[in-house]
Amino acid sequence: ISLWPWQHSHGLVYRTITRTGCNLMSTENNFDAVIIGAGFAGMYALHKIRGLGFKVKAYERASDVGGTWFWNRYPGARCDVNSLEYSYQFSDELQQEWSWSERYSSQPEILSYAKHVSERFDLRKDIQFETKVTQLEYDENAEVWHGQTDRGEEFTSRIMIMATGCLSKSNTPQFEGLNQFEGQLLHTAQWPHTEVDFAGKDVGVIGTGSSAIQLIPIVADQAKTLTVFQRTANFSIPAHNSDMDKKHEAQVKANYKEFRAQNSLQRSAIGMVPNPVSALEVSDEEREQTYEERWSVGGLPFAATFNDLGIDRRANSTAVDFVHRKIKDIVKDEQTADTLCPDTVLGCKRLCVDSNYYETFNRSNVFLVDIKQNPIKNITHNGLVTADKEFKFDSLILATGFDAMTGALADISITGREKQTLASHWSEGPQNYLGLMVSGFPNMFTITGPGSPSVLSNMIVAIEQHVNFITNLLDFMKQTQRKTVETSEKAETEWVQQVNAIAAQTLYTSGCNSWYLGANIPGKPRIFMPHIGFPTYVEKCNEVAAQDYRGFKFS
Ligand code: FAD
Ligand code: N01
Repeated sequence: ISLWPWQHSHGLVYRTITRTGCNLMSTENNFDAVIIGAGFAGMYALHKIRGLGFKVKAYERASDVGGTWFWNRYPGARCDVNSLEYSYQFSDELQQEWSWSERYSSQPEILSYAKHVSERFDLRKDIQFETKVTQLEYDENAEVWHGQTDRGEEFTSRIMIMATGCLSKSNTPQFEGLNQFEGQLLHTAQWPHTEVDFAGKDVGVIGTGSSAIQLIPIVADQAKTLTVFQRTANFSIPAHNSDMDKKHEAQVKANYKEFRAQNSLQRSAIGMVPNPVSALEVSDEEREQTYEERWSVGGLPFAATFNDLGIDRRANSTAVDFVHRKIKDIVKDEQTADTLCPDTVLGCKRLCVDSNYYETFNRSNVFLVDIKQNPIKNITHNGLVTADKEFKFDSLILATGFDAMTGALADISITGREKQTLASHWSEGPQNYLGLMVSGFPNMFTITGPGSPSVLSNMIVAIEQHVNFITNLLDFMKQTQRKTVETSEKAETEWVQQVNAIAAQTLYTSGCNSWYLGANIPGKPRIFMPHIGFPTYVEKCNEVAAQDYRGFKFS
């Protein structure tokens, strides 16, 4: 028996009786660390944890790596963070050798990058694909987690790393009659791996979030007709996507470290230049010109045109007016343009970034239906019925988003200390410390969990920061011979209060119903989930680590 509980006596075969008492399990399925998910979070966690000399394995329900980019294969799927930023920075060789072909990379290119990373760092040999982890239970005596998969396998692990993704549990609304639809039913987040041919077809799309906004112009180009069912109009800024500027790429690559460091100092860890000026302190002409400049650059930096758009309704309404005018300039039919103009605060839902979204509504084969006015009553065998009309479709696309941030975790039956389930602990919303640990669930870490900057930042940057924090903490435990780590209810309560107090100062909580608040899922507790501000969050994590991991308890 080794003193250090995570050291394996290699060559010594011992067998343990599992929790159920009936299956004998060889050491093969006993791990120091198990990772759930093989998206960018799970892949990097696997690479780093291996580096600690741990016996580690990842389980992934998909048949390959990539996570988001494995599942979301709908036409037009691409990132809205510049490609040179939406990539790993942990290996300089990797970031130097990889070249992106466009300013905003497409899903196939991001997926090939993920595959390249898995090959370069030989990750696949420790990933079991097509396996969903269904259950986790903490054994307080043995201080290990017992896991079960949908293949009937069992495993134990001291450490659990939940790399299950913030946007990985798709949302299929319970429309009456949905299972009676006899045409082609598609969900953007579960898109087929073979090409979908819309030529000559009547197609319906439900939803007008980021996924729909990327997909609509492309499907409109192929289909006979496309009918878009919009519940809430969204703000979308043109991407102005282009081929990669090779000169710019070379400049960035020559100073990649500084470039990354500079971007990490921005609120969203994205290299957008904030304008330190209030929208209300400039003349009408200057304001208009500044918005025009940002619109012509395109993308997410539009949200940072002035420094008070996220906190002051009056300032925000100047941006709303500007975008409304743009929509009305672009869309020729007055009523369609009006319906496309959002009546919410700009930026309280994630800003969409598009290529020809509004322009698409000028096509004669594209129709917009306002389902706030005329809600969908039910789906039929060949279409759907709204309050005032019946529609017939060959294909129906659900672009209805995700049970975000908590959905994938809630999908696993997780039981911690004293038989407490994660579902009951989170019945009023996710409670945790730093978005990393939940009290009563020892040695279980969430990567980009609720309460961390996650979806309000460049997520690959947020993922690397979390994985680095967790692996440093595990190394600290190894060096100091600690067996378990967990957080306290006090630390957790204080953290959630702090996250909410920051959000309450912004328009995120009062400006609209967003998935950040859980408002898109009926019955989900309404609480603002992400932490606003990447640099302040990192500062807090560094401070906690420097104080021997304040807020964490070790045994
Ligand atoms: P994921 O990529 O979601 O991976 C989680 C993995 O866990 C999945 O493969 C899933 O199958 C697996 N899993 C979950 N539960 C289980 C289980 N019980 N058992 C086994 N496996 C399980 N972010 C940005 O910063 N910039 C962008 O431009 C951007 N664009 C996006 C575009 C789209 C269409 C979407 C949907 C999201 C986008 N995001 C973007 C967010 C994106 O999710 C993150 O950037 C990042 O890819 C998340 O990586 P991850 O590994 O944390 O999670
Ligand atoms: O999902 P969404 P998404 N009846 O939740 C509608 C990232 N992402 O997949 O707004 C009728 O935004 C819903 O209506 P409403 C990004 O973080 C990034 O598009 O709830 N309609 C909404 O219109 C993004 O924010 C990119 O009223 C229903 C739509 O479906 C996140 O993923 C691309 C409904 C869902 O929009 C999610 O985006 C794609 C119902 N019952 C995704 N239920 C990039 O560009 C839902 N809707 C980088």
